[in-house]
Amino acid sequence: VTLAHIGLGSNLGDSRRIVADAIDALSALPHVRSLHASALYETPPWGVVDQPPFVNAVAQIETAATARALLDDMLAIERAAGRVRDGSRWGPRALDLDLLLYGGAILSEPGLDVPHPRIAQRAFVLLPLADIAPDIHVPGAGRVRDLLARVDADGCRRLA
Ligand code: PH2
Ligand code: MG
Ligand code: MG
Repeated sequence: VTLAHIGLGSNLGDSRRIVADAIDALSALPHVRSLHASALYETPPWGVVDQPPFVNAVAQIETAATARALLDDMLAIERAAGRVRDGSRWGPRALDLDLLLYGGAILSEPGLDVPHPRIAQRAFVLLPLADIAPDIHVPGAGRVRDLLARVDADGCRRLA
């Protein structure tokens, strides 16, 4: 069993509902033994700034699946939420699930870069990740709470 962390994001449609439903869908996967979810956050768009704010969260799971099998299930959950892959990087999306961490593994395969290469720059990942795993070590980057202290989390708002 492996402890894995998944980032969730949405800025199209009923984003709070979509993210909450995706957390439920993750917990219902047959290989997922337990799930802890962060709070939901509203966050300013990063990368392409001319788009609506996002709702972001992070789920921590214990899974019996390989990273590749987990990723395939994540892509299926994205599709079920109406995600259309139009090729636009960082543009608006109904649901984005990113495999942030898969145990202490470092993977570099087609479609599967773990740890997620931009964790250390992203308050919208580090803030929810620090809710559930502040002391976890991101291979090659450092401890989550230390990384969070170095990013600008202005404009990120915890949702009730
Ligand atoms: N996802 C992106 C690009 N920019 N900005 C925020 N705030 N939250 C996201 O989830 C996000 C983003 C591409 O996946
Ligand atoms: Mg993403
Ligand atoms: Mg993605």
